[in-house]
Amino acid sequence: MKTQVGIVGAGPAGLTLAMLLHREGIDCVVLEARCREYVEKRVRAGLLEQNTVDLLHDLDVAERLDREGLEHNGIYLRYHGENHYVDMAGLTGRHITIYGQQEVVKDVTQALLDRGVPVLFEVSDVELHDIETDHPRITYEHDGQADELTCDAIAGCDGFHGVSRPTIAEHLTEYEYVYEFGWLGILAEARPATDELIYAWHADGFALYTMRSQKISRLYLQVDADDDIANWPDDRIWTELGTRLGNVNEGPIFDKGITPMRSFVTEPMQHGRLFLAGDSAHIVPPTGAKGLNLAVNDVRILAPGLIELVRDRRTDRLDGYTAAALRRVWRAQDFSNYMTQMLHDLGGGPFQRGLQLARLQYVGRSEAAARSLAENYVGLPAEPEF
Ligand code: FAS
Ligand code: PHB
Repeated sequence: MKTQVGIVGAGPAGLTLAMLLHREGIDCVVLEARCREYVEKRVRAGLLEQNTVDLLHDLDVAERLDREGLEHNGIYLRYHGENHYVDMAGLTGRHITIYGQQEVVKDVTQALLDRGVPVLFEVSDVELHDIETDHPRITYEHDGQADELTCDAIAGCDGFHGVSRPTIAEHLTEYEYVYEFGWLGILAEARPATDELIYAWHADGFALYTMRSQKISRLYLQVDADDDIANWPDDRIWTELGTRLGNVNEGPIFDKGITPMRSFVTEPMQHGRLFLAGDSAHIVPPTGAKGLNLAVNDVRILAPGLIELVRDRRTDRLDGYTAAALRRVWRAQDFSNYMTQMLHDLGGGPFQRGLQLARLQYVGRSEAAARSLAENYVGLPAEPEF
């Protein structure tokens, strides 16, 4: 097969990129390792920045998001048993929307298929070739057939464990910071006991009260990085959540798991005609709710460059892709690290806890401090196309 842009991975990055390219008449093919059902059921992010919501509207795939998404104007920071509200909308004029990543994936996948864009699921043995030439190739297996896709460019949107980044590993510098704790996350059939998100700082460790709807609660607990979910029967989870968050509404837990926490950046995010976007290039701890939103921001920047390459055979924009994308990546890394360091038990004893409390109280008493947190959390305005 031949196409203009080959996209590896049907997560938020790959799917949104395909929509951006298709809208401009650029041919693309999306190759996804897992089956559609698995990808659309995979529980991950839940919070969309204003920029992401605006882009989904711009792509005309926000009809269900408008109907089912929960628009929030702020968050609570909880310490010493009290919730302290940070009025994000009042401070920035922007808000966030609670809408599960898997819902975004469902909406955009369907929109692509409705528009006749090839999204191939259950693709295996993906390998990238000739990326230093003008016609890079992707070889793979699909439906029991070996196949090959010749492209003008390849977008590596295949996540942290994909094949794209390793393909150019020798040309990359990697920055990594691994936290000594992880998040135990649950989904429960329980009406959230809070109207907006609660980030709790507690002697026992961090906890987060979030949600997917008025009937589905999403909650997280800080646990040791090497803890095992088998150590956490439901009653222990609820007891610990109640200790750290105060009032929680319990209900049947239908999904639970432990996610490790790391910060990771690879530079550059491109080599030859291969361009990395999303988790294939960077990972942030989920404390700042940036992972999904960074993936979308990458492709917002990458798409115009790929369009210019295909239409005008020029690479001016693509030559600037890494620098433009990494400005927001490092800003998100810093904010996610700030939120993580402020709210988690870092094992640093009373002095560290004193610093953390001082930071939390500073946000509570200084509009400047609160606005700094708020503008990072809702997402700084998207930079004009460079
Ligand atoms: P994704 O990983 O979503 O998508 C990559 C796709 O490529 C996958 O569908 C994968 O199957 C496919 N793929 C991989 N290898 C392939 C190959 N060789 N060939 C073809 N396809 C291949 N972010 C938040 O903001 N908030 C959160 O609460 C949050 N929670 C998370 C919980 C977990 C367990 C994980 C793993 C991540 C979480 N994240 C969270 C981050 C997450 O949302 C990512 O930032 C987001 O999925 C990034 O999207 P993509 O870059 O598209 O990568
Ligand atoms: C979620 O709803 O899954 C969520 C929200 C905010 C975060 C992390 C996860 O910081």
